[in-house]
Amino acid sequence: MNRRLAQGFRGAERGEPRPPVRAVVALGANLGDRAATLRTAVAEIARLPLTADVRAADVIESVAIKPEGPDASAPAYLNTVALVTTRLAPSVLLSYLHAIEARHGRERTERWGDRTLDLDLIAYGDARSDTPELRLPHPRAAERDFVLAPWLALDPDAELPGAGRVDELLRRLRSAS
Ligand code: PH2
Ligand code: MG
Ligand code: MG
Repeated sequence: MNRRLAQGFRGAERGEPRPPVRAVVALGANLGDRAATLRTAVAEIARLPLTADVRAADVIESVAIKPEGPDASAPAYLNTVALVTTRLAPSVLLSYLHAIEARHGRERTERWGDRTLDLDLIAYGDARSDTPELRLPHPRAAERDFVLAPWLALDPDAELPGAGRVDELLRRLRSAS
């Protein structure tokens, strides 16, 4: 764990309240009733303890990205992004997100396989983490139009820690494709 994240945990270990932090959660679904699942998942995120001000972008549809590249023969995704303000530690927030995925029947079989619900923690303030359980910011966020576009719609001044402004990242991504 890096120093900043370790500092974040120290207060929590002493039982002190953590300061509120802005976190970014990406949501995706390409199986089942995708829109209903994303709607319910946003509502479940809004009900998490120590979490407030949850705002989700309009849902967009995107071609499934597989390890080999875009796959138009796979079921298409609906994606969105939610901004939250939370006092949960990042590892605790992630555990709650995994529990919501599990409630929606998420199965983990193949890498980037079709799924009823995927919840990814994209950023947690400007925290950096590189453990197998938690990588912050999300290592592929800057390459994902379906993450950057809804995030930018919610926050025109959004920045991906260590990578720069989201509007600029999206512009570069689109001009490269
Ligand atoms: N998530 C993946 C893999 N591929 N493709 C789209 N369009 N949207 C996603 O959310 C997505 C994906 C792994 O989590
Ligand atoms: Mg994902
Ligand atoms: Mg995931």
